[in-house]
Amino acid sequence: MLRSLRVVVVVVVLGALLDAGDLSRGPELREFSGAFRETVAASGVVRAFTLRAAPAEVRLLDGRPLKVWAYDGQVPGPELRVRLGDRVRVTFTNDLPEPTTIHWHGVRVPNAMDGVPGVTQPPIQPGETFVYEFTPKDAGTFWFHPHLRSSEQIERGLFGVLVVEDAAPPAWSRDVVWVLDDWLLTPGGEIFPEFNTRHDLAHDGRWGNVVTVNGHVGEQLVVRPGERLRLRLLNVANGRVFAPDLSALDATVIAVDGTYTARPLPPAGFDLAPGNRLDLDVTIPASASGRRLRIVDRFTPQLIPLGEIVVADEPPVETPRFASPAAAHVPAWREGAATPVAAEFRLNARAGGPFGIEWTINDAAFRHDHASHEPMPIAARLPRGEWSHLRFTNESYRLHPMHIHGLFFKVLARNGQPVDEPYFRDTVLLRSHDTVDVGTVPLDAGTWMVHCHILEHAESGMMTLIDVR
Ligand SMILES: [Cu+2]
Repeated sequence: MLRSLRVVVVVVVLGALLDAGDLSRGPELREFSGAFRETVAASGVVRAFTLRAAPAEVRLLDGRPLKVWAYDGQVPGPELRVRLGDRVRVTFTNDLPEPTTIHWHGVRVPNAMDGVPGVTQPPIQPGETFVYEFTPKDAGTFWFHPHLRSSEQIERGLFGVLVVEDAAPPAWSRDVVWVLDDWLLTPGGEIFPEFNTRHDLAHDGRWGNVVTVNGHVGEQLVVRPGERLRLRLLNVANGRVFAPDLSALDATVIAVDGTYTARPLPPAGFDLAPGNRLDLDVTIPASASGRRLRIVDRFTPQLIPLGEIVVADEPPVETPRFASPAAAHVPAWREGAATPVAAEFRLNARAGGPFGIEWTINDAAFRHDHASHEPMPIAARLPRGEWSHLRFTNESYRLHPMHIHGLFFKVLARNGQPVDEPYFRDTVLLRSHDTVDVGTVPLDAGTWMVHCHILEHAESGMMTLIDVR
């Protein structure tokens, strides 16, 4: 009796201390409650996949053979599709001529499964096998790719999609992924063999001269009138930003960077920087028989055809009826930008480094050859389960889609102006001299990367680490 009383007293005193001294325990944390699962109920299903990275030859574009590096000989790699609660086990073999790893972009994995060489695991050497195993805690559209020499490895064709379906998915007529990419090809039709060129480093990374969807030009999706589709868009390009014009479609945005938006949103104004995903709920009107619904990219002045939905000249099917899925709760965090900044990331470039130009975060260029006996530089320490206000400041003229591993964040303000995005992200695009404020409550402990997803910028130093404890 006496002992339990003493415990109660200690807890009360500790609680009072935390309330008085800890700025992170504000209204933002209370408002966050219910936005994300800390754990997921296991379905009991283990989905075991094997994956092999190796040089391959595929028919890309106009059907000519193209020498690539690929997962299981395919570009994009095989689509891994699981349900929420399933355990994912990927037995991966590296048959490339160089070391690699796999990073699961956007998936809240245990830190040791994050695929960052020298930080969460040693590089997987040629001939070696590594088993990635985790239970995704969020349903949504995710992807996987190497996190070592990624400006070359991803460009050569190493990327694939991980779809985590809801435990009970709505009755879409079909659920389709469009992987957007571009390729820089020589006049002879080979992958341009120089990577991390001065030109790419001085600009927004490597932009290709051929744009593909699902690995080829002129993607067509044939549907029947009346169908209702979930169309998942993903940008795997090294540097190119896409701004798909979806005005030909009866479509709403239902998920950004994996997780659901608070409500269906009109698709105008969304862009996809490298790494971003956009999930659409598309209804094909019964009256659209025989029409071609074209989707073009409008990010550059030159319009680029992406693909088209070809509506068969057939009688319509009955449109599935269900409410668009939405996030259970997205905090507004209206006052979040007024809270103290826990960490700022200043983005800039300078002459130097192995490529002649290096990109920096807080005046430091990340060294990929970091010796394992040296401690890795940690840019910020964030308390697990607490509110953190972060700031990205672009001191350069170039684009920087900034990606944080291991957590989702919400944009609070852009250039000091409050922003109301009713969804979370894992990657946010900064344009020339932008300042972007974001808020987050990290739920997963570990050492996580913060980096630019323009892969040439990342390769030349624009990476750092945060520690969540
Ligand atoms: Cu960048």
